[in-house]
Amino acid sequence: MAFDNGVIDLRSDTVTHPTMEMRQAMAAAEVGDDVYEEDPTVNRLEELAAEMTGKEAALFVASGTMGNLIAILVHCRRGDEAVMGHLGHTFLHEAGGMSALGGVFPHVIQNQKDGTLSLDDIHGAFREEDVHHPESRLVIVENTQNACGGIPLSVEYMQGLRSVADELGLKVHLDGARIFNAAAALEKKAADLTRDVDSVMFCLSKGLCAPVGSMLCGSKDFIYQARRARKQLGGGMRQAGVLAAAGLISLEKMTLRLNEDHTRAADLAAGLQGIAGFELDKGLPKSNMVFLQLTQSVKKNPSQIQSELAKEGVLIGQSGPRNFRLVTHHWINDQDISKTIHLFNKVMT
Ligand code: TLP
Repeated sequence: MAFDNGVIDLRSDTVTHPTMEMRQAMAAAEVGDDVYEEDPTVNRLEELAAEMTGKEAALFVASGTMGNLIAILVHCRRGDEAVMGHLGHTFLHEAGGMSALGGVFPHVIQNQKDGTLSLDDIHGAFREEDVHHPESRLVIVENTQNACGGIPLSVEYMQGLRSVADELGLKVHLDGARIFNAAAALEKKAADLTRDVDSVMFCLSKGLCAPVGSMLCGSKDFIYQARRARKQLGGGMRQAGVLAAAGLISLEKMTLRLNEDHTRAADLAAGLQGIAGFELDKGLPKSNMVFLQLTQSVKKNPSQIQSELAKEGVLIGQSGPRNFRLVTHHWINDQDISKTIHLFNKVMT
């Protein structure tokens, strides 16, 4: 079930279109002015998001990037330091928003191969009280960890992280853009993975298929301040119920089907692994992402491979000089997986 134009788009799960059911719910959505907190559909979505993450309250925001930024702005003051991974989305792909808009100083430590930040490294990054030091305020982790391979971080890891954060007096923010993928992969509830954090952002507009939007969840006080920060950033939306209606379907229905995407990622990886010239450099997929590296023996360059596949109707992402990322989602079915493997074979021979 590629898109209507026949294209098999594996570049990301951000490319997902809303389903027909979502489009109908959007057209019929009850709306109000959400800046007055009077949009009943947004209010329902925020209540459900809070419930599913086990937090007191939630806020609908325009994007994952905005949700992470707002969390950092609420937790930190100007000049404070936030500890994060060198492969974290907040460090790599959010345009330095925390520094540009919040004056927050990123303290970058290495992500481990399993996507975690080592608890010892977090200890090591913490700055003792001293006028020469920025104040360490926050640690940010990502689940699933995208650039490490779409790896889910375990409940036990999150518990360990909480203990270290408490010992050091740090807040914990979770970039849970794909927290429901992590939950599905680990056979846990999302709330099990968010229990030990002060705030969590997750996206409706990735594997959950909504056209727009992410949720930021935390305590009532945190969300009150987040609402102010969202307004400062110009993110106060009015009749946003038309968007929230799709988000409700994301949470009620789309969260239940993510294992299908994980199975297809495994099938895709198994098929591609058999083709000479590719290595699964991040190992077998742990959720909905397949990472491939071209071996040195391959003469074709990566952009040539990408464009030859594109001509055949398969889009893939480049994630490094000789690396590709392929992401499965609702709009990719078993036939699309077989066709992709077939076309990779064709392009490589
Ligand atoms: N990730 C996108 C790209 O920006 C890389 C993708 O295709 O994977 N946190 C994580 C872990 C993400 O993967 C993303 C998007 C975001 C935050 C930002 O979400 P948006 O795009 O809604 O701002």
